[in-house]
Amino acid sequence: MKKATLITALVALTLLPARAQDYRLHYTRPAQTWTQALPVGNGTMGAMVFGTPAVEHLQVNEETIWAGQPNQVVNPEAKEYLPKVRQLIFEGRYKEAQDLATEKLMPVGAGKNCGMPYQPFGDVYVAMPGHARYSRYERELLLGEALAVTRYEVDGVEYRREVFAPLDGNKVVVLHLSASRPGMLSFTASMTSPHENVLTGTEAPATAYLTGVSSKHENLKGKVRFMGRMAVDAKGGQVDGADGQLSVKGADEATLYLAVGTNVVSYNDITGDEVSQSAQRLQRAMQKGYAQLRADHIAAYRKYYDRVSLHLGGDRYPQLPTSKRVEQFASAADNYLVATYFQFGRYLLISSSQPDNMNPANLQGIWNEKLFPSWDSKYTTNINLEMNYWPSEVTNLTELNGPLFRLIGEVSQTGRQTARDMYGADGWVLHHNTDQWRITGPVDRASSGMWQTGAAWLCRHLWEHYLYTGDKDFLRQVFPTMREAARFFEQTLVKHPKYGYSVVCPGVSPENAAQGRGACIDAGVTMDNQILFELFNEVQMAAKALGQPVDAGAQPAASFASLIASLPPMQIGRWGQLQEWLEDVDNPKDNHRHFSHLYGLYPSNQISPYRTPELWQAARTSLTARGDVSTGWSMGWKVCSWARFLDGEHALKLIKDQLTLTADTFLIFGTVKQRGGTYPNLFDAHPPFQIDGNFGCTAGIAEMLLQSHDGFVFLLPALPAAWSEGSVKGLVARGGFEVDMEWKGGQPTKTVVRSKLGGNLRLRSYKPLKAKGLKAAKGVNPNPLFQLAQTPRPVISSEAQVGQPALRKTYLYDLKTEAGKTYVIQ
Ligand code: FUC
Repeated sequence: MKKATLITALVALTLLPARAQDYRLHYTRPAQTWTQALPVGNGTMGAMVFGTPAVEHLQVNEETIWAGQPNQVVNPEAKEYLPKVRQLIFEGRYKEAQDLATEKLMPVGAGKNCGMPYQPFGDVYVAMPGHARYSRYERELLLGEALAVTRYEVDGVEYRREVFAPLDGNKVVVLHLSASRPGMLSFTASMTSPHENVLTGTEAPATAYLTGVSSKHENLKGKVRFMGRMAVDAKGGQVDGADGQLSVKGADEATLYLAVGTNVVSYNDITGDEVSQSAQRLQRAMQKGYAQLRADHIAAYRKYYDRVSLHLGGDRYPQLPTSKRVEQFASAADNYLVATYFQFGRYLLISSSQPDNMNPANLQGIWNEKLFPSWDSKYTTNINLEMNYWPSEVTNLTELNGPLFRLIGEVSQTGRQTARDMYGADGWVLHHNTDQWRITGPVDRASSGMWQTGAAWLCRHLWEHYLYTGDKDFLRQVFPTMREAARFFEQTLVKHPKYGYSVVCPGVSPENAAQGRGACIDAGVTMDNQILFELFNEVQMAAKALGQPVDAGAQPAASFASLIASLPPMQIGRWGQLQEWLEDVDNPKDNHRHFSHLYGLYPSNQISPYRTPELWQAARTSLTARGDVSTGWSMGWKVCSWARFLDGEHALKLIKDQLTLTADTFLIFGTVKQRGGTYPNLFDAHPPFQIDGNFGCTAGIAEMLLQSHDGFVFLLPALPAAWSEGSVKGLVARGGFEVDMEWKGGQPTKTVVRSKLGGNLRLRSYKPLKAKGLKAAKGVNPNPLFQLAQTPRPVISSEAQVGQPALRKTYLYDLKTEAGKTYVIQ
């Protein structure tokens, strides 16, 4: 072998991922835009890495920097005007009702408090004189190790940078720089921030700092104080600091540490000390040092990441930059990119939602460069926040629900006041938005904000956690939260004068208007009915699981059951569609991004091909009419939904729509348009960037491979022909079953199930299965973690033609399992 070829081969070898499942994102040019930069994070700190040789740029976030200050806002007139709004709705005067609600039920005042934006900390710049001329450039995000690596050569010297946000409990960002020849590393590092009135400086020993305060927004003064501290540990050479700049001259290698502290202690306490917190965070990380931090980081990361592996075939385009792969995805068979995207979704959740974080992953995870980002980058609870956590259980990341459960606990406190002040009711309520301050009142205009079922939807995450883990202590702890969310509706549901059902009023089917109404506001919309059906049933099932009455006091559980019976059933309308509203007014041409009435299909399990075939067929008719291409999150949800329709081909079609390259700026990509899809760094595009689509699609891919919501564990329920061969390890089914599968020709060849909790494992498959002790299934699944609420029979329009779905033949088995044992199924 010639020397040059040998070097190329060696370089290629070192560039190759270390392990088979080490998927990576990689690029041959530095990032020119934010959505080309690569994200690292540990839920507290987040950074976007640009990898520019001459000036490295890290755009940095800290999870508690939000505009404003602790607050709650409810319009004091709301309670008085509620009956009038209800009356107008029941009289069919929707537009008037909506206008009145916007005026009297929504926030008041000039600034209108509609929630506070999540804000950036600032930017770190590392300038390297002479590095504007470079060759052999590559940057990558190693998904197996959670490292962002940049490599290039200047004058025969190879430079390497590595960025990570340690997952070992150290709340910092680390940038390690090295060169292939000793003494060749020289740079200056500084910090800036887009905030007003920041102060930068330096203190001994060579530590640069930047302090500032979050923004005023909607008349609420910004009171989050923050302080960033940055220091360098260098091997060889000289480190100096002055005037907010750190300089390193002639070092062999160097590690730059950045810590940010704030005064936020919790959603209602900002008495913390950013000065000491930033100092402590910095000191603690530096004491551990780069090598140990890196090793502990990777170990902590792999504890989560390695639980699941996915193979859908070899890499056919190993040299192609990730953005190019996305660009050609629709026309090139690139299953490897699907697996990469799936693992990237898990990477994002690990990096933005650690168990001890204060805040769950927000609309952009933890990554946001703007002072006033779209939708404030806060929490929208009529789909977006929940979608962020769709992959958590099924992709084996259950602990990462931690900050979501914390938020639910906190809004269940702040929401009590809103329930009382606005509705005169007990229990708690959350409308369609919340933020770091855990606001729970309605915000924005009534057309989107007058939606009452945010708390109820969030409660399903608590119940689902129990179904996956069987953790009764957890269930006991969260039961009051679920019970009180239900209590609010027990007291506020109203009897519909025309239909006699108990309905939520006012409500909206998120953010859609029925044909010809000119207004979204309504009563008894399908999504609300489904969410409440679910909540009431879950409260009953939870009480049963805990061996206690629904209420500790005298209230008999029977009244609860009759409340469930008084909710509107689902309805099939005149064109065979699942009705979105009580009235049969769905427009078959409606392609709205929300399709909230399919909540019952996914994430819920009220619509099933086996138990409710007519509703399943009707839901399919509705989603077909809605079309495919839409905003990012809408497409992610559609992947999940088509998986529930057992249609792998259509689900894959949606993955293709979602993995369509979208432009981050009009200047660079002449031919690429801005649309819902995927940015060069694999971030989901609403547009703009919203992380929910990443998580929705990740959950959808899992849902194509394994389902467990319908009383059984379904192996490979929605596999497209293009994925006919593959394997997956470590997906989780309800009941605490961890499942590995290998398949060929679209059929499972070997399945290994680890039963964590024991109990009956009911399996469904398109192919006959064999295993010791496997028997044909009989009766209702006796495993309590697979119990189902019985969906009421739908009301069907006399004009509707509803056929029976054509379902593939399946085989259904029972296998008795013991906790801690592994079962092999051929
Ligand atoms: C909901 C959606 C929008 C957007 C916003 C954050 O209001 O309707 O499309 O995703 O949340």
